[in-house]
Amino acid sequence: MLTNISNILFPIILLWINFAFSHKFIDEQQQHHNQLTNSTLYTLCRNSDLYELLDTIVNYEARFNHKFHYDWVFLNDLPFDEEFKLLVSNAVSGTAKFGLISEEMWSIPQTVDFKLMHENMEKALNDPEGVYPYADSKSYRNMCRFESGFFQWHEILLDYDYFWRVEPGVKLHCDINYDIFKYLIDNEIDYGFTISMLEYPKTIPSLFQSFIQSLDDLKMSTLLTSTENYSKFIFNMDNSDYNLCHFWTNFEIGNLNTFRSDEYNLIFKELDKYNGFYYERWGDAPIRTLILSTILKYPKIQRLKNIGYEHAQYLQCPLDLETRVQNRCSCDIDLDITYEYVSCSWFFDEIVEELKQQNKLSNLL
Ligand SMILES: Nc1nc2c(ncn2[C@@H]2O[C@H](COP(=O)(O)OP(=O)(O)O)[C@@H](O)[C@H]2O)c(=O)[nH]1
Ligand SMILES: [Mg+2]
Repeated sequence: MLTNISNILFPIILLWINFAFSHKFIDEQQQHHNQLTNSTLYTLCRNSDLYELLDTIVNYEARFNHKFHYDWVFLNDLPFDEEFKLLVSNAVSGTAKFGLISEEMWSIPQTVDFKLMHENMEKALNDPEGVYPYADSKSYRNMCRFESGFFQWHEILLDYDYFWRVEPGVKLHCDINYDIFKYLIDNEIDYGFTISMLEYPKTIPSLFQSFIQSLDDLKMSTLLTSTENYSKFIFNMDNSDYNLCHFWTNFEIGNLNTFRSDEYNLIFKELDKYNGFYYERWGDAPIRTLILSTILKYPKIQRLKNIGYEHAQYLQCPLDLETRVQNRCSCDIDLDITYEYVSCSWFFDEIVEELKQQNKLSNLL
């Protein structure tokens, strides 16, 4: 009799265990999925960047994404080839998406005077004081303009709220054990960077005047002297000029809706009318820095000090030993750029400290 009952009960118990665990598994998967923010890693690149890119993907997956499986969007001005897509999709633990950039977003505007552009390129190439990088590259200029004002409108990126820009060849030197996108959202941060430095002045001789004029034309000039935003990070009040500080945009993580905001786009479009991307060689880094530092209020921009990050020739390495131990950092603090001459990171920290004190004071009043 007992054996009969156990013969009946045993399969039922097995079935129940199976059912309970499969539900638990589905629940966990569901939970994991629900907890993911609406974010993606994002890389602009060419087919020829494949092998540097694969190294970077393997590194970002090992240091961060293998825990979260975020999507990764790849954009190109030419179609990606099949081998590129196969190798890259296989290396990404989330979904890899490949997009083509339209000619409208990646071409020299018709308002550009080609003769003047070429003359200026010639001058830059023959500068006795030295040639700046990409002095005569049209594709680099298209790239800078695209990253300054168009990437956020690409149809694939329109589906996301947050992005993390990654370039082929860059490297994370420490584990990121937490969901960095969630960190941004929980702390209401709209823009995070690691390295900040001085721009080559010869690439942007008229940028700041154009920026001031654009703000003026848009009736937004008060932003430049506001004490609530990060304008002190870029604006040298002593000589009313740009101090050349910019966030190095090969690492940036942020809120796409900030880049899609009216304020951002009004200023970008106004600046774009000067065609300085082509007559000079305005980089996307100073453009983004000028706009974000004036439209974002403290504490919406953050320097991510605990991230070990390298893009040739510069490195940010967390100075704090405990952080390096906890996150298995592989970088040498002697090579850290924070307090080097070309760096603006220390200056950003100073401005943030001022803003913090000011905020405390105004909260007391
Ligand atoms: N699709 C495409 N991507 C480009 C082109 N030029 C640069 N990029 C990408 O734009 C980013 C910046 O270019 P990079 O050469 O690294 O510039 P640098 O870091 O300023 O020296 C990288 O992600 C490149 O892969 C181009 O002509 N086409
Ligand atoms: Mg680069």
